[in-house]
Amino acid sequence: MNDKPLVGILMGSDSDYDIMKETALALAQFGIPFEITVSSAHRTPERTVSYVREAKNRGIKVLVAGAGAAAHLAGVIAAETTLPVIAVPIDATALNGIDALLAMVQMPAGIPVATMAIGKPGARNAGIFAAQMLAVGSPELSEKLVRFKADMARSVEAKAEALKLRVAEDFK
Ligand code: RP5
Repeated sequence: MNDKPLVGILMGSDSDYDIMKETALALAQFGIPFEITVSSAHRTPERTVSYVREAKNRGIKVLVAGAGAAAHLAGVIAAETTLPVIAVPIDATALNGIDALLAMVQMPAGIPVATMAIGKPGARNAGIFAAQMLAVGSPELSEKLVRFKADMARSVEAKAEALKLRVAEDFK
């Protein structure tokens, strides 16, 4: 990818990549340049803070944080920037992602993070949500999102038609 990244994706561990790849795929689908790296709020706090402090000057517009367990990555990022931060809770422990979800969604007043669903659906939505934020200033991107929603609606119509045939067959 040659264009300057507009979205920075941070993950607490490389073990989060299987999930966070969904964010990258969604951004790629809309042609949005991104970068993705590992940075942990507790294992590499300095790396995290220096990445976030430099992000705005490098042209990053939205940050996405994926983390599991006692996931404070999104909150730590949000503490260091006025860029919008989208959080993706990862199912990495015996608590199945509820731990990360609560850590992310329960940010105290003053430091918001936009928390998505646990796991792959949330990671995909993080990419789409970042696209929607960027589309506020881009009619071209906005048009892509309109087409995306129309395609999705058409696929539901097609599924409804296909189901009608199956039900007719099952209950004839
Ligand atoms: C969190 O701990 C990471 O975001 C990851 O979801 C979880 C486990 O990390 P590893 O032990 O796999 O590196 O900080």
